[in-house]
Amino acid sequence: MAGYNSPMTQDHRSQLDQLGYCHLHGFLDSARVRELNRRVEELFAEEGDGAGSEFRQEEGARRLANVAGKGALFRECIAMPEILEFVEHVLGPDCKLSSLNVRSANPRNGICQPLHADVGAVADAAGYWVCNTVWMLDDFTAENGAIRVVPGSHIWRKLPQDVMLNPADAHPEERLITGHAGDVVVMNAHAWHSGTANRTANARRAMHGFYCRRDKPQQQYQKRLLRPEVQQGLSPRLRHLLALDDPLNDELSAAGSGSSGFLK
Ligand SMILES: O=C(O)CCC(=O)C(=O)O
Repeated sequence: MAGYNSPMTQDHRSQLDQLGYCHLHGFLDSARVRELNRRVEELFAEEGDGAGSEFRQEEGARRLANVAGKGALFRECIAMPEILEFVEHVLGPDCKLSSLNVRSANPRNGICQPLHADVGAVADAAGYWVCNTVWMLDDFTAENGAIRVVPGSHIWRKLPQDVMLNPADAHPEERLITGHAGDVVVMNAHAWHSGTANRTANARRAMHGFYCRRDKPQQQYQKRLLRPEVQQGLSPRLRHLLALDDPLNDELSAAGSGSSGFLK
């Protein structure tokens, strides 16, 4: 399904290590992007005002939560070996899906998210424990709410609110990541980042495949969210990635899931 055959290179590794992110251009072909967007819009229409409420709703954006339970085409993305290789570079081999969401920045929303690390995570003694993959479902431009990132901030072991008066302000070192529908940005999610304001007349959609180390709670407890009939049909590989047969995850996520880096 991917129009992407390049393995991870030394350049990719250096970008992830030093900048905290790495941009994979043309990862999905346009047919697959169209298919994902068709299903995404179907879900927004079906879920209406409740869309995203299994996790959090956000002013100025439409969100879908738990999309791992809402279509095989979404699950295929999170289990792609070409993606997992990058994620494992950040987290090591013992990782799992933390959540799979869609975010669509509303036309002319006038809202720049505050800089944040996902789930407010700071690297611990064992190293990095969160990694996000941002799948562009529309082009990301300087006008439509592209993601900004502060390169190298994953290394600082601090959160934006520890040093900035207002994390919604511009940071002197931030960079805007623009790109095309079908690109994927793999991000060490300790790196400070946020969606910016959409100043155009169209929505800007992205899917977020968010992973964490296996000794941490999932952001969304997959075993609780995925319907039994979906769980029953999953391959052993997906069951492992979603931590469906993992007593440690049950212990961690039953009580500890639900964190966001900034959404109340
Ligand atoms: O603009 C995006 O899709 C990324 C937004 C983001 O960082 C978040 O919702 O946590």
